[in-house]
Amino acid sequence: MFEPQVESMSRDELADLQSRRLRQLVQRAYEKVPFYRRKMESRGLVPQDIRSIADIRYLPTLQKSDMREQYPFGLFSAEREEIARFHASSGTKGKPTLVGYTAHDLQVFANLLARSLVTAGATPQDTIHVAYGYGLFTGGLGFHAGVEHLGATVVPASSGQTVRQVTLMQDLRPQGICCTPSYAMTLADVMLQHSIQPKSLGIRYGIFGAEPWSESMRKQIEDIYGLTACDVYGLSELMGPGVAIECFEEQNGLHLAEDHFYAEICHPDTGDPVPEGEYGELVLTALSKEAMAIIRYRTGDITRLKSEPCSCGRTHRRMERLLGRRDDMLVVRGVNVYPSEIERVILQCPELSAHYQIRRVYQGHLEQLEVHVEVADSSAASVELAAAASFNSDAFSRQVAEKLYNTLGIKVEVKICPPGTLPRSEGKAVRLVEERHS
Ligand code: DLL
Repeated sequence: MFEPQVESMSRDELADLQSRRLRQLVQRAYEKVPFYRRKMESRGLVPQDIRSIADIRYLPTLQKSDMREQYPFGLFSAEREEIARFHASSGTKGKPTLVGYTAHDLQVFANLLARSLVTAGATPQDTIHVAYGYGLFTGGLGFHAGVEHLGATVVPASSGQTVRQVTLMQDLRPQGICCTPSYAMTLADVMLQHSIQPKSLGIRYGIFGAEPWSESMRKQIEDIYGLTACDVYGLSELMGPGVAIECFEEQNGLHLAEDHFYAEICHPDTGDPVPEGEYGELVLTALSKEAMAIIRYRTGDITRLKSEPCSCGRTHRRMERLLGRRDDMLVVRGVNVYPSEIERVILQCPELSAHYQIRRVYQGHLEQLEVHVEVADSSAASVELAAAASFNSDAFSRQVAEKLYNTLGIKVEVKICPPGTLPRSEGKAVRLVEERHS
């Protein structure tokens, strides 16, 4: 462990630490952020009412729409000259979400990323290839600082220029790689096109996140590269990557950095707490952040928490791999569908690749869900299939559609595409597109 005294502290000690940090946070928010003062006053609350972490439930929640309305500085709790860096999330709907960090926040960020790297199997002797985008996105610079803080060697590859990245990896022989899971597949694709076996690079571990991915995708990436793949979670509003990460020992749920982030799960529609261990929306509080007050933020991410002990010795609770986002969930003819469930089915078919896109097609009043997926390029199965005169793509599409029907409970049109025809991801993959025909 990078910080064993914190990562394996007793639950009581952790609750004390969280309570202390929450009290400071609430005091600062009340004094410096009119938005919180107003919200607390409307509930008849003063900071002294919040004595321990259990009292967090009395505080109001923060919605994505509040963040947009408070853009740019409404939630800032530090003076303008104390802000050392800005980041922003892409903001597909209108204004981006702007986030700030004080110098201390950046130290915490680097420290938590170093902790995350070690949790996933990194050592200070390693070279680590960072292919998350650098810039306003938190992935690149976040991991970069973490690798440096760990004392390892960073390759700041950023995203894109995939052929050059492959050459760099061949020459520099990194032990670890950090990127989105879809970009790991894009990289592997380019390697194979150049007759390079991803396994020959000897990468030992990969730290993948920033987008939903399934257990089957993990297995595929691990098999192609011969590495151990860990899931990393985070969001700009709270910090960036490093809010939670899987340990390489179990790869089964992501340990939340509970000394800095307090997690709750609520019902996505009502906002009420759900019973322990049930699925719902993750609500996070940034306990130590100075630049901004982020209290009970409704992340929109759907998961559940587990408190069982982990064999790695960490005492921080784990969150399950995300099921998806509240707003990702498709309601198709009354049935709830998460794109991650579609991915799981696709990747169970050896004839198919991990390159897929879900299209929601509206034709007048009719709504149709289509899954476009490429046939696997180099898999033995596809070679055999192509060779066999009996291979009939229509029949095969129907087989996949039936598997999807059995899992999702709705009819889906499946289109099998030739290798290399769907768009490739360089960062977060765009899995869902909408088409409207009048
Ligand atoms: O994606 C931060 C990050 C960078 C995380 C690098 C991991 C690695 P945002 O751009 O603000 O920040 O997007 C945050 O991405 O609310 C989730 O919906 C989604 N997300 C992040 N990690 C995962 C993951 C970064 N491991 C939003 N699995 C979050 C599924 C993820 N979705």
